[in-house]
Amino acid sequence: MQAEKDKEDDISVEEYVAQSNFTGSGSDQLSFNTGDRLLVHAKPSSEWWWAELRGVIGYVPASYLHQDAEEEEEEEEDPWQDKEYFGSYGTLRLHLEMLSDKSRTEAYRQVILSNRASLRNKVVMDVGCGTGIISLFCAQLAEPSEVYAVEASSMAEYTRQLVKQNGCEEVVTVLQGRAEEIELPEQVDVLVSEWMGNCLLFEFMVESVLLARDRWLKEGGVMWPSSAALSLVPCQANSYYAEKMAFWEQPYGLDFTPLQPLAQQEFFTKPKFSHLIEPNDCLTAPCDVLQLDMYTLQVKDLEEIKGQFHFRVEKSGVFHGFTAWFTAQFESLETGGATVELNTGPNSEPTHWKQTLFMLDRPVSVYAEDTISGTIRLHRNPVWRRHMTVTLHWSINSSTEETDNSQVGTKSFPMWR
Ligand code: GJV
Repeated sequence: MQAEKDKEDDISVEEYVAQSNFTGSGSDQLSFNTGDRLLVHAKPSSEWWWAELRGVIGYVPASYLHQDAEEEEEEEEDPWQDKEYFGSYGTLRLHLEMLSDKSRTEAYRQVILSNRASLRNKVVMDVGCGTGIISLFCAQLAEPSEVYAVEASSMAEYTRQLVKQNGCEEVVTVLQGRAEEIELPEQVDVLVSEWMGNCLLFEFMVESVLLARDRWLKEGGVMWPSSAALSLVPCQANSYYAEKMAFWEQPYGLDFTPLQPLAQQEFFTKPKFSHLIEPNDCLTAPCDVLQLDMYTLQVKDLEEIKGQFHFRVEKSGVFHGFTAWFTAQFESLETGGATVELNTGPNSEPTHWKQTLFMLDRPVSVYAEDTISGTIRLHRNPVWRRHMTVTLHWSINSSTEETDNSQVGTKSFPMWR
């Protein structure tokens, strides 16, 4: 999660070589000749990239460019980036962040506490146990016969110590390895995992959970979480817009607006993680745009997930973008027991996931009773398996103006590749 998040600030520029001449049209396209070396700053679409040549920046057609064969080889990387991914989970920073997140950790604690009777003599698998907190809750609050705590990073060695230190070594077995490859001596009754990433799916740890489910969960076994949903709301983002875009209108009394296209490219091409939206900035009631059933979801379903939305504006305001977050539900094993929900939205306690903001290219004024409807598509990167592109398509129908006044838009946001 954070490991990837840090990439946001990383300006990873790639060098490409022009394969033929190109004459740009308008002021925002670059012209170049065969053999020119361009620095590609961003790939907002598959056709048009944002690149630099001799200090000048503009759009270039991607199909005209090629990466040096040499560099391509050098860059041969693992599509799962496991070294980097598990490397970052081998340090304390992320575990501290997750454990300090009360809403997250307490939700899992509550699930175990409220199911203590049903967990008696059950076999549990904790996928990606980290420091082992969920496994320790199981051992201390309930009486499972066995908990297999699986962790791929080097944190597993410490987790073993923590299990011992807390007197749970009779019940909890720490296994270091990838959940999809590990061998267990038996199948399990309950598979618990905290796999959710930004915008629910980012990192795609869910794939590991599904593979572990298919191998190790008994017929009729339980998944925690049992389901998850992605929520979306059209929103205002006044201060973020002011800070990154309106800023160029009059800094020190000067007109810097020629920098605005660059600002849009630099700040609004990718979603903003770690955004905390005020309930007041939601222009409509939120809506669940995707629902995942953890019992039936298949790995192949993750390649492309589509959802729809239809919002009714509640009060007039400026539509700057969409904010997304997720909820996760944990079904009860007790008869008549209540479902526990972890909600990372603006009306709940903030969590370390915060929310994800998708900025439109330009703000639109909307009025009460207008409708905003459209679709969302999560497209998993075919190469970089932990990444995806979120495409939003919307149309605004004004409630006051004459017909023909609907405004439509589409924007794709890479996260991050
Ligand atoms: N096998 C074992 N451990 C894993 C795996 C895997 N396939 N994937 C992630 N982890 N909610 N997005 C571990 C990872 O090393 C870390 O300790 C924990 O699961 C991540 C949990 C939070 N990430 C998330």
